[in-house]
Amino acid sequence: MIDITFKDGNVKQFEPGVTPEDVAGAIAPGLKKKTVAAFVDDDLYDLNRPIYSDATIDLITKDNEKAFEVLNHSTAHLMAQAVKRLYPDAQFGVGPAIKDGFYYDIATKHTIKNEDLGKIENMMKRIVKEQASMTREEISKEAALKRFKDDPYKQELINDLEDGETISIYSQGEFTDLCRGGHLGNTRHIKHFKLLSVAGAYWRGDSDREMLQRIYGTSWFTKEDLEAHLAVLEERKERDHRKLGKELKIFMLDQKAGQGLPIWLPNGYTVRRTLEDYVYKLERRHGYKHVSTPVLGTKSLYETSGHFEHYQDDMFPLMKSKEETFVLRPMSCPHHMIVYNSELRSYRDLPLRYAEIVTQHRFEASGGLSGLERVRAMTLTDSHIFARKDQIKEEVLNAYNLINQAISDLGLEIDYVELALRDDAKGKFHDDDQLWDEAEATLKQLLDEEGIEYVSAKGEAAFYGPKVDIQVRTAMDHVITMSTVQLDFLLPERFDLTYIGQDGEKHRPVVIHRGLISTWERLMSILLEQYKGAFPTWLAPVQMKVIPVSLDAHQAYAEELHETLMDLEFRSELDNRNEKLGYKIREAQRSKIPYQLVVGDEEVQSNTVTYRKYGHQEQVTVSKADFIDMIKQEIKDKA
Ligand code: TSB
Ligand code: ZN
Repeated sequence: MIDITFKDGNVKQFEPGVTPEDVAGAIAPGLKKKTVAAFVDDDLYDLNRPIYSDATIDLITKDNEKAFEVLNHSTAHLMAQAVKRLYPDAQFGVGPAIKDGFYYDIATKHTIKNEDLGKIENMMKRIVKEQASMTREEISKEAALKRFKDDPYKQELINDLEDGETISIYSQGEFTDLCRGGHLGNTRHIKHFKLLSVAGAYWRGDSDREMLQRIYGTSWFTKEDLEAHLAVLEERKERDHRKLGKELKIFMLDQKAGQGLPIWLPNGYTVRRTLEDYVYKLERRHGYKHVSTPVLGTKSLYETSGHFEHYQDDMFPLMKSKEETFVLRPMSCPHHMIVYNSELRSYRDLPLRYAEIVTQHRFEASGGLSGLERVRAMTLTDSHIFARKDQIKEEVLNAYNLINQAISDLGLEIDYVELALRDDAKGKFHDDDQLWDEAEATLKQLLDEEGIEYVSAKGEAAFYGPKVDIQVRTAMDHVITMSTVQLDFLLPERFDLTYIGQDGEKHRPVVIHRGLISTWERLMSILLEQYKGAFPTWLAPVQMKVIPVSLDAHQAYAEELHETLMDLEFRSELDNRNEKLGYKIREAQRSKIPYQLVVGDEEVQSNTVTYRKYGHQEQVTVSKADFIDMIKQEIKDKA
């Protein structure tokens, strides 16, 4: 007999070869039903994996997060088996459980289309009915290489394992896969799943290797959970800025123009200019001075700053002419250092806040590009604040507060604040420990003193210093950085920045890098998702649409109304096309225009405006003057 010790310290005796399923059953039949796998001496064990010697056990039940992972991992195997039955040439890359489900990377001559997913699902259901047990076998590396001799992907994975390591493989019916394990023991436990999409994925994430086909899916313990999750996905899809951006004609991406190089369409560009205007005014009110600097710089400028040494992977390849080598800039900091150095500075001049709406380029990995959220050409609401050390606290807080004001003006929701620190990754960060420790300690102390809650993130700092990043959550449930305040002691050294202190001596200022509301690209993705495409009136590309009921009777009045609104610099449009009224109204509705103004007999006779607000049913009739006042106020309040 062997001793099995439970988490609470209880010990029970079993025959050697007992499985987690048996152990759960010996305690209570209800527990057996709920148990999915177990940690046995901290190793993840399948439900049906035998235990041969004394061990501690921690049963994993369905309510545990780990259980969801086990279920989804098992479902990935089930899917692979189904794919192999349908497309016998299929070979498999990796197939892990992920946050809300699983995927598997597949190599097959057959191009898997969305229509095929239903077929694969049906085959999976058939295999579930076969109740195949998922059994584990441990073999040597040599045996594993032999076993998978026809599969180059598995060969590569096996070769990467340490010599002498035992390798586990899992079989269910005719299907065998290389796998660490943590499975449900039998395909019959897999009941409520759905295949979601298929996409291309490079083998081992390497764009120089072949492209495999990746099928995503999700698997749940109950029908209700699956349905609830599918509803969430549906809602996310509706909110996806890539879909909204297309429908509302905000931006486009075209392979011909280049990957990650977005084109702003008239509607998007109107919103962008409105935001630009807003940022310039806000910054001017808060003591920022605006400059404009070029997108190209010399290589030597970026060598001085350290970008060349630490940030080169994110930069486009160099451009060489006979005389000089150029960098397409990934950041504007070096230019702003030059602006600082253009005059002799005294302690009385500081702080100096230079701001610029900066176009810059980053050579982001093609796999990471996503709509407007992560692009290669972007325009940042940037600033570099030059301050004395005794001004750091006030200036960081000023920047932080201005960011919060802008975020609140835009009606956006922050997820959390992150303090991005360095780690010991070689080459990613500058190597002056003293400067790092001082900068990190300064930011930490400041956040603590101000009672600003934050999450620390090691390894996420900029190469020149730690950052306070303001994070938002996207429709796809990714966390991305919107705003940032960064404390930099390095660039002042690199560019030999000085000011003359009260003592008549030279001193070093510090630099605070500040991104106000991200880049226009990323901000637009966030706005589209958080508003679901329905911009508030002050930002809307078209603020109101004037629609005459009949062209004969009402066009003149409609035109006059439209002209009046245009004169007030409202973004009004007149729909005087020869189309049915219902069609025009539906189209204005689909374009999510804040105000629809339908002009008929009554409006013409009484010189009034009847409006319907986006998202509301009722129509309201008011005098022209009242309507104008209402819109003016709404724009002013950024309501
Ligand atoms: C704030 N030098 C600083 C600047 O002075 C800087 O560039 N910091 S940054 O690298 O963190 O970038 C600033 C902001 O740009 C980020 O917070 C993020 O909101 C946005 N951003 C970064 N990379 C991309 C990208 N590939 N696509 C869209 N926006 C991006
Ligand atoms: Zn900067």
